[in-house]
Formats: sequence, C-alpha cells, structure tokens
Amino acid sequence: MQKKYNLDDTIASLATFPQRAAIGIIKISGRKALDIAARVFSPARPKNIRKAKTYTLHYGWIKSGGEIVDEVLISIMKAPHSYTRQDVVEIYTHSGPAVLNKVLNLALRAGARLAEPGEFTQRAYLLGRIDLIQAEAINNISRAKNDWTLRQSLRQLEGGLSQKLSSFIKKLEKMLATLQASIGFPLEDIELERGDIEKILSGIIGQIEKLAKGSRTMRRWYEGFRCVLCGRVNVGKSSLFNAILDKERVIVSTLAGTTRDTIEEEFNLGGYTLRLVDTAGLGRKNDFLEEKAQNKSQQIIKEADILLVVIDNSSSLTKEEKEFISSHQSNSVLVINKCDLKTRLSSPYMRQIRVPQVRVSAKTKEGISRLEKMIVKRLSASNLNKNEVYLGSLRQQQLMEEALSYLKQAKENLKFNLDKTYFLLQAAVEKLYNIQGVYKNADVLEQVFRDFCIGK
Ligand SMILES: Nc1nc2c(ncn2[C@@H]2O[C@H](COP(=O)(O)OP(=O)(O)OP(=O)(O)O)[C@@H](O)[C@H]2O)c(=O)[nH]1
Ligand SMILES: [Mg+2]
Repeated sequence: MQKKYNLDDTIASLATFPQRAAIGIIKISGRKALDIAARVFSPARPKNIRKAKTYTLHYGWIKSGGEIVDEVLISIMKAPHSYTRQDVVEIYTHSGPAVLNKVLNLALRAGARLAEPGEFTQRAYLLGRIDLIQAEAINNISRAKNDWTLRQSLRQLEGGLSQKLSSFIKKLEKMLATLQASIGFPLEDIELERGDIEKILSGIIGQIEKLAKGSRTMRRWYEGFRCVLCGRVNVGKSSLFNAILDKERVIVSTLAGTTRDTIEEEFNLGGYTLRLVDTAGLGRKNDFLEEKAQNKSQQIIKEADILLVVIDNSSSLTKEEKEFISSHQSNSVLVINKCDLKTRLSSPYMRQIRVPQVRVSAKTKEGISRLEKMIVKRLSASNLNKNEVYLGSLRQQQLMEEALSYLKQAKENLKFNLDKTYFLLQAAVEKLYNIQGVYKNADVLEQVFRDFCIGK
C-alpha cells in the first residue's frame, strides 16, 4: 500500500466548510490525536485530556503561544469505538475561515498531517469497521439529492447490500466445494448433483440480473434522469428549455441553427432529479461546426431517458421529422410547440402517431405544466421497489456485470466441462468479494475515495 495510506500518521482536517456559520468542526484521528488535543486545548477546569474517558465533551479554549484563538468544545472518542477505529478528537469552534484555518494549522504543527479526501472513511474500511460498499454508501449519503437516494444509501450503509452479496457468495462457495469433490469422478456419478447446481445457479443468475437492472435505473436516481429536447432547427427547443427551467438560460433567435452545442441543467420535478438537455437542431450539416453539433446531438439522443421531440405547430412536418418520430417511440413525448400560432399540421397524420402528445407554447407558457406532468408520468415507469436495496456505485455495477457474465458461462459449461465451470465460478466469487472490498487494493482505494469530500 502507498505511503499516503499509512495508518500510523495522525491525520487532521476541516470537517465543515470554512465559512461564516454557528459552528465549525476540525477532526483529528490517529495515535497522536489525544496528545495533539492536549497541546492545543486548555480545558476550563484543569484536567489531563490525554487521560480523558471516551465519549466525553470538554469545554475550554484553543490557545497559541498563550493567546486565545477560540472558545471551543472538544469531543473525545477512543479506539476502537470511533468512526475510524482510532482515537478521534473533534474540535467544535465558532465557524469562520480565519478561525478554522488557524485551529487546523495548530493541529498540524502539533504533529498531525493534513488528511486526504475520504481518508477518515478509508481508515474505517482499512481497519475493518465497514466494508467498501458501506464506505461508498457514506459518500452516497452526502451526494443524495432526493429522499429516495438518501433512503437507498442508508440501507447500503446498514449492510443490506453486503448481506445480499454474502448470501450469493455462500451459495457459490458451497457449489465450488461440491464441484471440487466431484472433479476426477466419472460424469455419470455427479449427474444428480449437477441438476441441483444448475437450479441454484439459475436462481442466482436471475437475482443478479434483477439487481443489475434495478441498479442501472438506480444510477439515474443518483445522477438525474436525462430529459433531452430534440427536433428540427427553429421549432423552439431552446425557448422550451428556458420555459421549463423558468429562466433565460440559453439564447433563442429566429435564425435557424442558433444552438450549436448541448446545454445541460439540473432541476427537480415531482421528486425526481432531472437533467434537462438542449441540443442543436437536427438536419443541418452546412459546415464543420454544424456537423460536429449534429453528431453530439445524436449521441445525447441515444443516451436519453426521455426524449422531448419538439415540432412546430405552425409548419408542416418534414419527411425527416416523420421518420424521426416513428423511430423514437419507446421513450418519447411529442411536444407540439408554438400552439399560439395557427396550425399547419395534418390532423389525420397527427391522430395516427402512437406517442403521447402535448400542445404547448414556449411564448405564452400555455401547456408547460401539462408537459411537466407528462414527464413525471413517463418517469414513474422507472420507479423501483422501495424495499429493495441496489448497487451503490458504477464500480460495484461493473464488477457485478463481470460476475454475471462468468456465472452465465459457468452455467453453459456445466454440462460438459466441470473444470472450466469450477474456474468460472471461482472468478465470479472473486468479483463479488471485490464489490465488498475484501481484498485491499491501492488502485481501488484511489478510485473509490477520490471523489469523497475533504474531512469525510
Ligand atoms: N410564436 C411563438 N414563437 C416561438 C415559440 N417558441 C419559440 N418561438 C420562436 O421561434 C424561434 C426559434 O426559437 P428557438 O428556441 O431558438 O428554437 P430552437 O429549436 O432552439 O432553434 P435552433 O437552436 O436553431 O435549433 C424564436 O424566434 C422564438 O422566439 C412559441 O411557442 N410561439
Ligand atoms: Mg436552440
């Protein structure tokens, strides 16, 4: 493991943002935590902080060279019953950039090292208090933007997901033991067991497939569902983008081809976190830039959860628009914009389109709230079972897909090649252990804790 992950260092960090607020927190963890506290803190009533009991709170002052820096409370949590499993001291100061930085610097001068992002949680993992799924759950809690992702993250932290994986691992390891005992024996002798193995394996594959599918949807709950405005140039995509967000975010003009790049904004609608995307109008490739914009639009359209296909009420549909509508039916809403103007759309044609339609005007705002309701309705199809627990990160998802692929191959090989089946099952189990972070690996730590915040 790299030097950076040295558990012998005592680490310190701000745990709150250095700004004007009621209180700010500085966290210290490691062998020298109590010693550092004793050096920077003067208790109001004389006592030896090094000998303080665990889970105690002490009132006093942080002092530097005899001068008071702030009036504070400090809490003491002794190893192993602390967040990191090491001695932990937290200093509660009045919050402001100057005071927080000064107290942190005093702790550093007294022997601590500045913590890396996520290093406190990393210690909790390395010292065995939590597994990697739970560490990621802690990060998910602070990233949660809606009630649903918060509840999911808490379930992952409670260990629901780890337990589920452990049950798969247990079954697969039992299977490995049976197979190992059978290898070398004539195939006929293990005919009976093979049937059992196949049944259990199919069951696990089914459950993992369900989990992987739900988890893909779950990612959208964390990252936001992509709702993409697309359509011919000048139909009013950017005007609708502004109308839905209720602000003049992007440029709108009578010129065709105004929008040259995709523009994305996050917003909440009916409890969902959405990423609304405005795209360059389809069908123009007059120059290099337009061609580039087109390719980007096409890519974004492919990744959309919901497509808002915008058409102009005041002009008839082109052949390309009709083709586009019919080839994107599964996840689209047809938005008939400019309904404040006289219609030029053919009613028989519009009646036969099998996509939900809504008439709006970005100019008068008519129909915008109906459009929003339709978006929410489409999204409700992606609701997940509230009692289930899903995978909490892309890392977990990728490993699960790999495990799944090994399990499927193992099932195929079961009929004619037990050796190969054995190794494939073993590879799948290894992937499941990796999700839990059973093997401590520096690259994985780097990847997981990189996007934690400072002091976490
Ligand atoms: N009357 C009327 N005009 C609208 C409406 N929505 C947009 N427009 C006008 O249509 C023109 C094009 O609007 P944009 O929002 O720039 O259209 P766009 O689809 O983003 O166009 P590109 O970015 O060029 O593809 C502008 O002049 C808008 O003012 C509407 O509901 N009613
Ligand atoms: Mg535009």
